[in-house]
Amino acid sequence: PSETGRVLSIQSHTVQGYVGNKSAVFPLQLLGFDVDPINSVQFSNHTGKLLISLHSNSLRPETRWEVIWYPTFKGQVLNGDQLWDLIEGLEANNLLYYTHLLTGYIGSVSFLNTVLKVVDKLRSINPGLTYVCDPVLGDEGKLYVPQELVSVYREKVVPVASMLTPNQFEAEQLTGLRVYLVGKIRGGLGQGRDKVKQGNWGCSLLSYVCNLMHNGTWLRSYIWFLFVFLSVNYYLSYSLDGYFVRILSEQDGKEACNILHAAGPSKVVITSININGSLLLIGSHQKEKGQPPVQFRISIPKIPAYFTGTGDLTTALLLGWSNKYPDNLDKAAELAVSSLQALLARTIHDYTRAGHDCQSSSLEIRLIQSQDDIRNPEIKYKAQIY
Ligand code: ATP
Ligand code: PLP
Ligand code: PXL
Repeated sequence: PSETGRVLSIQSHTVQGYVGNKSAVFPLQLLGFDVDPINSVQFSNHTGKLLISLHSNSLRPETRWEVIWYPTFKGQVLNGDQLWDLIEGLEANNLLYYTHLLTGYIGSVSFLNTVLKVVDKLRSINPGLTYVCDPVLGDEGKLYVPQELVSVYREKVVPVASMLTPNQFEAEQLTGLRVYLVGKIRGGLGQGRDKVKQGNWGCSLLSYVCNLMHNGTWLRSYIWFLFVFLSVNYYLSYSLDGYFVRILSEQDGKEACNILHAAGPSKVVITSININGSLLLIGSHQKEKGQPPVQFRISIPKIPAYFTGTGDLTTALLLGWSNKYPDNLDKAAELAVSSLQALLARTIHDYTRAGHDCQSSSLEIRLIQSQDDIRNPEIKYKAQIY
């Protein structure tokens, strides 16, 4: 193995543009890693948002942005068996020694289950393997993966991850106590179950009813409770968006990290929490199982724009820097955020200059142009330890 590490990165490939592996492989190579990409899909382009700036004029001097999408995409999706094929090929040649596994957006349960098999296989060869998982589920209250993936992440993936990098919505999905219309209650993860926010009387009521339903034997009370249960359930799943635990404050963010630690990963970074229109990154490192974690925040001014591929880049940078500073997740996060913000500033600068002229200027993040900021970031964003 090389000095820094050898990363197996299972993510999307886009011919044009920077998401998934296209957004993660180059920066990791710049940081000195050997990176072996497996492309979970190969698409012509990504399916996320693009921004164009509308030329400002003397009447409207401020830059205005329009959000657009590529009109279409074409390409292929790798399935779980095809992923396993590649792993078998590597194994047959004794090429399965990795220090890190990195995964991002995964579109199906069967593929995710195969990724779990890959984790086991890699750990059988290197028990010290670090699995860095970006549990991509969605953003801003919306899932962009099938609902069934959420429980696989909660129950099987989170427990085997070493570092987890959810966004605010994903952290809610992974720690929240949710109620489904079908009438099933799912608790939080592991010990997290009893750490669910207090004051959720709805949760306790439903759990109580649920327990009665399981213990009671009379058909009549069963039907009665079923009726009450379904009505309450119906009401709550609509009025509360289907889940109880929302991350609305820094304190909630830290608690979500605690719940996730209890379920598995020793490093958790909630990459962005939106509080009153500004962004907060919350990091948490539990150096020993059962001990309180070291927690910190980095405050990031929100640029009024959407970017695609930045989540993938963030996770790659966190992997890279936290390998260099294994006991200082706060320092690793400062470096990652500082690189990323320099890249976003460059991206915005170029978009603004390009105006309408999309032919001569790609509407993608300026990854290649920011290589110096990736190799040697100037720390402009400091972590505050709680
Ligand atoms: P994923 O969905 O892949 O888990 P994510 O939703 O957290 O990740 P982003 O929302 O792209 O991914 O955010 C990742 C990082 O990118 C943030 O920590 C922040 O540093 C930066 N970032 C993204 N958008 C902005 C913005 N509008 N202004 C400032 N920083 C941003
Ligand atoms: N749209 C789709 C379909 C996605 O899969 C993703 C991310 O995984 C995004 C948008 C947003 O990407 P990011 O959060 O990395 O900017
Ligand atoms: O950034 C995540 C991502 C991954 N893979 C594909 C995507 C995106 C975001 O748009 O389109 C194919």
